[in-house]
Amino acid sequence: DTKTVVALVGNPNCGKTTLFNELTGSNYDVGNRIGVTVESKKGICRYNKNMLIVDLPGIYSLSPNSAEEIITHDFIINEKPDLILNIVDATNLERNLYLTTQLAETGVPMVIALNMADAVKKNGFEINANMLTKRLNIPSVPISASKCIGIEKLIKECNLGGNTQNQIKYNAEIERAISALCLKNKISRFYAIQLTEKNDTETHIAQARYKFIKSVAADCVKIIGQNRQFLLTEKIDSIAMHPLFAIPIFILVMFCVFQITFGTFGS
Ligand code: GDP
Ligand code: MG
Ligand code: K
Repeated sequence: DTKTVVALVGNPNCGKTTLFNELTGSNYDVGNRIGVTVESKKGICRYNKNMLIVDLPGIYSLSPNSAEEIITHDFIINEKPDLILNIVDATNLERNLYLTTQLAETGVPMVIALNMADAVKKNGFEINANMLTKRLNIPSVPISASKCIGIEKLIKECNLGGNTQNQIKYNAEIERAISALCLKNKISRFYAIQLTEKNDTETHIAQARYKFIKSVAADCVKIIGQNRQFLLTEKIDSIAMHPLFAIPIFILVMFCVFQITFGTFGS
């Protein structure tokens, strides 16, 4: 078969199944948090019949530890899809980009679907997808899988084949360890990083990833309104501090103190 295999990869609840249904015209249950999806679903893309879409179990990390991680990791590494369509919950950008940095190191071409674009605006944020594309060197398309927004542009980017590059330059010590492992064991940079992640420098690698992600997010995320949560706490604060609210409370408290002290009330 000469079909282009596109693997849907992302965190749990980022909208993989919703997008899979939209792309393939299927009708699988979405938002099912109970029980784990450890099987992968396959379907022909209705926008490009030459494209086979594979919905893989949701994962936070590519290290093969849990059942979901093993299935998704093995599919990417052993079956080598033609493209990883990395679905990112844009309302939770930083957490989702952790997996993105790991996926980018596999060497498989990638396209990012910045999903939940509709919810991002409601939360008072804006994400500059062009800047994200530039910073990661991976085409990023804002979409809403549930509202069918941005799907055409996403397919267009997938048809172009995606792009990938090792994104993170680790510190000199880690880079030396990675290079040494590559040479000694004749393995790829991806495997060398995985081996390095397994031993005591794991936290250094995780830290480097988070540092990189923070700088990317700082460049791409803009607050347009006020975050709803922020707005709520601010409202509570302003009500409590408002003179129209504070003055009657003050008078009431003083009245009670007066009554307790002199006990004139009712006598
Ligand atoms: P999966 O775990 O990655 O397969 O995620 P699902 O497809 O099951 O979706 C998780 C939840 O997110 C469901 O309640 C979906 O309806 C919702 N969802 C998916 N895509 C979008 C979107 O673009 N916008 C919004 N607001 N919700 C979405
Ligand atoms: Mg799912
Ligand atoms: K789900």
